Amino acid sequence: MYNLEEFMAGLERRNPAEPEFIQASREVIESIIDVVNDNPAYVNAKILERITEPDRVFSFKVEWEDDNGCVQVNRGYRVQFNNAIGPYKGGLRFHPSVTLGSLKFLGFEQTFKNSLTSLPMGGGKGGSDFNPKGKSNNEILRFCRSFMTELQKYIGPETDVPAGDIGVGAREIGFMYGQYKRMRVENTGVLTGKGRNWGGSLVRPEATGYGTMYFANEMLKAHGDTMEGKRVAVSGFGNVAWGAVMKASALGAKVVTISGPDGYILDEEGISTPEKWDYMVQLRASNNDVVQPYAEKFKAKFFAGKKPWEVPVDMAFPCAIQNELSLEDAKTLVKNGVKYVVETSNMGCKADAVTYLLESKIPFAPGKAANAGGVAVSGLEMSQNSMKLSWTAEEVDEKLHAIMINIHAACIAEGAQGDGYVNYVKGANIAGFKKVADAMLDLGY
Ligand code: 2IT
Repeated sequence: MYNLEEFMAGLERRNPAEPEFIQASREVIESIIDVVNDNPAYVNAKILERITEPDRVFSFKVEWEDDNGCVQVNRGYRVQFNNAIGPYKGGLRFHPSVTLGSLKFLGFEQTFKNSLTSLPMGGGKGGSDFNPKGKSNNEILRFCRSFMTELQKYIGPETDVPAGDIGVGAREIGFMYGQYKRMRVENTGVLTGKGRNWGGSLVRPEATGYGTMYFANEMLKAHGDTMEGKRVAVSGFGNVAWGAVMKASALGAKVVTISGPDGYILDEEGISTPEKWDYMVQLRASNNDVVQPYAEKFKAKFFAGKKPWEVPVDMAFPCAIQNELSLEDAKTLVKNGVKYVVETSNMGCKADAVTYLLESKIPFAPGKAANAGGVAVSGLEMSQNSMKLSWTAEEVDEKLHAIMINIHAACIAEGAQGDGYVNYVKGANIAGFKKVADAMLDLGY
């Protein structure tokens, strides 16, 4: 039998100075510990020790030359967390906050998320502390080439299939895929999020944001509610926020905020026109990491150095980065009448914020369920690559929609409480865990 605090103390001892990995692990283990203790096969197989230990971790040096001819050095990583149900699968993040601990948290989360998609994908994550902000196109190219020169040793279409994440979009995937092909002389879909003309899937760029809104729509339906007329706060202004804003508008909601490291935009007219959506893409492509210019262009308000959670809304969607929503933010949202919080970034809410939302009985979706649409369409990209064909946008979108409906149903099945409240955190963690754990038992050790 496992004791939560004893197990967590051991995990912290084995993984010192990795607070995000410990935070993500505690959230999952708290949810599943009763399920594990009720099943002697899990306990006897030491399932908690095994599921919290990555299969392997690669750390490597990335040397590249900047535009001044100076040599720069960054650190690259790939964490192959768990391949019980399929090849390692998960994004690459280029961001100065990247550490081994943050990638372990992301790889751990990815394992359960990928399990929820119902597609055969294991969990992995990688990236670098390289900061793309302010870098020229040629600097990005040289960095990506150098990064892939090392990474290609560890990946393959049947072993480990990386994709994008923060700081890695179609341009970076292109540069890395180009280098992979140069070195390996293969046309395999070893990365997903590829461009349309060279093996990518339609709807992959939009998939994370669309999927989140499909999930949110199911949440609302389950509560006898609809998206129509809902006032929505979104944070971030990257690929995920962009897809979320577009689909929220299509479903009849009004998104009034986006944000960047410089502050947030409040657009009372709604971020609801193709011109505004295209401008988000332009802002991102500028590599300056600021949203302020949106306010000038569309006569919206800009609040420097602040987060959008102070704006009264019906629904909040953190879409930027981990731990972007604090306990204080959660209290402000609840005080201002928020009805639903849908985590769209991975672990976007701090642990005490999640606890507060659950105790306040606010329907709260964790990222590993709500944002699984991105990796789900990556899985569909792998299927299309294997079959050497490509599906229409309608076909992909229909499959994505069905997957998100399924994930929502799994959360209800495992997370519905006696009082009618749905604990989506518990639901997602139990449903994601069972499939991976059962596969691990089937496969032996
Ligand atoms: O966090 C995520 O799910 C991703 N960055 C997408 C991973 C993928 O393999 O598409």
